[in-house]
Amino acid sequence: MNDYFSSKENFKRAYKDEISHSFGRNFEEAHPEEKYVALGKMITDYVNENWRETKNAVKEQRAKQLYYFSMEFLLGRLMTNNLMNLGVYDVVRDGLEELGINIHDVEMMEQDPGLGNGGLGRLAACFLDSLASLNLPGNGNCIRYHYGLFRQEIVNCQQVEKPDCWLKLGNVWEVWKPYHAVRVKFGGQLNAYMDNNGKFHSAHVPDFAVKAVPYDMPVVGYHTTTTNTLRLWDAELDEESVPGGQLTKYLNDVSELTVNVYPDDSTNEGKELRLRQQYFFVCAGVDQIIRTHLLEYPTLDNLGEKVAIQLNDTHPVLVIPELMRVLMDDYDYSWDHAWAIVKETVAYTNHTVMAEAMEKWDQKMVRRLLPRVYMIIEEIERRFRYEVNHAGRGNDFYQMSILKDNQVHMANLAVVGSHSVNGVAKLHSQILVDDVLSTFASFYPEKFNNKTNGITHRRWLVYSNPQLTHLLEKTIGDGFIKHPEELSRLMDYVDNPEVQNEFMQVKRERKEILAAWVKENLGIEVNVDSIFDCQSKRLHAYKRQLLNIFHIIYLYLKMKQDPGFRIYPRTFFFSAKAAPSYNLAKEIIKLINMVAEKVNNDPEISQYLKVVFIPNYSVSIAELLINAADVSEQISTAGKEASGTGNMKYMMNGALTIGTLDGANVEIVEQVGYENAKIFGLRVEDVNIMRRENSYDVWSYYNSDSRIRMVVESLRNGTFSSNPNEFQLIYNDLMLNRDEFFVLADFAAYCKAQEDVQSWYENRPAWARAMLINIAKSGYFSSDRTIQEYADHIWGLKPLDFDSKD
Ligand code: DL6
Repeated sequence: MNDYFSSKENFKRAYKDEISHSFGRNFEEAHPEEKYVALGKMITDYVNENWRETKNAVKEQRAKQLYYFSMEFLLGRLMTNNLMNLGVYDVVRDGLEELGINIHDVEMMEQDPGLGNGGLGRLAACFLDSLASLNLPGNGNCIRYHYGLFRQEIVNCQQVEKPDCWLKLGNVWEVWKPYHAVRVKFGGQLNAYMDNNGKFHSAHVPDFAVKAVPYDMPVVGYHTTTTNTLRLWDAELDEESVPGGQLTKYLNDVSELTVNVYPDDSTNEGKELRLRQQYFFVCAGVDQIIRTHLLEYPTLDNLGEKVAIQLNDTHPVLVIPELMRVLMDDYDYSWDHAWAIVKETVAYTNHTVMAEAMEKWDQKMVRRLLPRVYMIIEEIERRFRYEVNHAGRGNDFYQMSILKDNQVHMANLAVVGSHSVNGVAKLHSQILVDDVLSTFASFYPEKFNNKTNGITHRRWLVYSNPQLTHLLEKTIGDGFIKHPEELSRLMDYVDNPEVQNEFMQVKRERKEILAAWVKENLGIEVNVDSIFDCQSKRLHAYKRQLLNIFHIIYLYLKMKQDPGFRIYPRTFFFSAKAAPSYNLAKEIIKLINMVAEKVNNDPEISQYLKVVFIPNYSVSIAELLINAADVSEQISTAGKEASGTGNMKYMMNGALTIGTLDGANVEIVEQVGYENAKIFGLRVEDVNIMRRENSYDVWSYYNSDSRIRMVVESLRNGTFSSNPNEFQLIYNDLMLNRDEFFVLADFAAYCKAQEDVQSWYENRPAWARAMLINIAKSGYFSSDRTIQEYADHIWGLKPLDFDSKD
């Protein structure tokens, strides 16, 4: 390993050399961007040796490897993470300081990689960190999107989508591998024929083909040799496939494949582009797996023994027919043999119960775009029908079928073609079994299991909250960094007034850091002695940011009406992006911002109540916000949030959860006890009964609760906008479309829970104790635990052995 980071002096010398070699400048003349890039290059050089060693170890130990196929990897900035995981952060920080550079300024140069959207992508990133940190050989497979989802600005209280040019300084961590390119074919003709031995052959003559070119990023484990690979596929033109006279169209078609994640799918063109993207990274990823495998083994018979493929939701489900295609068409496997290999290799994770997110593709579109893959899906369906009929379950076939209503049902294909189907929290997995996939669960009970999500405690505690980490190290030692379950040692100190005080001091420091950022970036003054109450996640009706803002409106109006009613000062933080075509969600963002404007500028009220909407929610914003929170809002309609992972990040930093019994909240309460969280509202059973019996009547809530009336009417009576139609979508959604997510039904219980939270907060020792208990019990939610469960129960993955070096 080179000695760049072996001492401060070596680092300074090597750093100056790097700048001079890379940019032909003296250190003193280099631009800040060049200083950032030079440091990134040094780190990648440094990890190269471990990267090589990992690849060798996989070969020599004939180790099984995981390939995690995901449309998203929401990595967050990597500079700090990599330096800390490598254990060289202090040397670099001190060396830079002597060169007159604040490491923080260099860290801030990095753009968050625009490779995702929300929880599903962040989970994938946490998994990569844990895999490498547990010495498990696991690779990510995704697309190299040129732009992120979008950069959110708030203009006139509304979300405005601006381009997220995350690659503007390039990506220092990636290595371009043009010689590993794969040709991906779309559309055209399938010329099928039987040979003299009755064997079926097909030749696909596409009408569009591109080169998928990999860019590899190293994934550095925490103090381990293991350095895994995140492979991002970019699209490049395939010279041989450019149709005569259509160069411009061809180039457009190539570049739109990687333009950004989740292109708008409100049009047929948008839908088709999503499908193209999915096949693009699936086809390239499968090709790589096969080629890599055949370099080490003479056969694909043992693919399932040496490779595990995890499908992160339905986006990569085409892996199933694609792997069948390759095994049969390129390597002469029979159907039955290929099918056995595919099922042994592939496993599927479901991340949602929302019907609209369970992907379905128009059959004609799939047939036209992927003729051979479609043919294989038809055959999977035909054989599956036979299997179901043969088992005497013919009446259940329709429910489970893959091809129906002129659509290809990707979740059904995923279940049929894999050996494991898991949900992401106990409750969610149960709902899959009892409801969403119940017919499948009774047909294939052995496939269904739960893997409760987790988060990497390194990024979400150790690196983003050094103040708390320091206190923990001082109190319980630093063993929890390697073994997060050791956080439970803090239980011995939860009643210790000194530790309680020190913790509250840490919390205050984090609140000051957030407050300073808010002042500098948003111009809003917040009171660090107020309760910091935070809800940060994608904006979706089921997550019920609306319930939160309704409660705020109620507090505001009540304080205006009644000078005797004053609350303990509270600052409500929101951060959330709405999908660009999701109008209701965008209107909720507008409401939050209009309420914020009104409340924050009301001199009578703003000393008690502030509302802050932090634009452009991202990993970096989350790192600033979450550790400053006192209260964590996890208030989705019961049964709708598959797991949530923000709830775990908040808990790990001490925030107390106010939440419904939904997703992983249920397991948080199991860990900390009902007395250390604030649970309220309808349960899944209640919601199910109300739905089944059609007994929910919003108007009865409206008529019987004057608080609800007052809040709902404020949407139309000029309180927040002179335009009475400003919040028409929200009003209609609740009052005319019957409030699908039970906002009004849970309102009273939520207000009561919030009152309880306030009284609790006012009892500082009790509050501090509960916060410490939350931290102590959060070790269970480390993604190290989750990954170990996947490795043991689904993948059969063993750690690499580096001669006890790690
Ligand atoms: O499993 C990760 C994450 C869960 O924590 C969230 O509860 C869930 O909403 C999210 N699911 C998705 C799926 N969306 N689609 N498609 O993002 O997964």
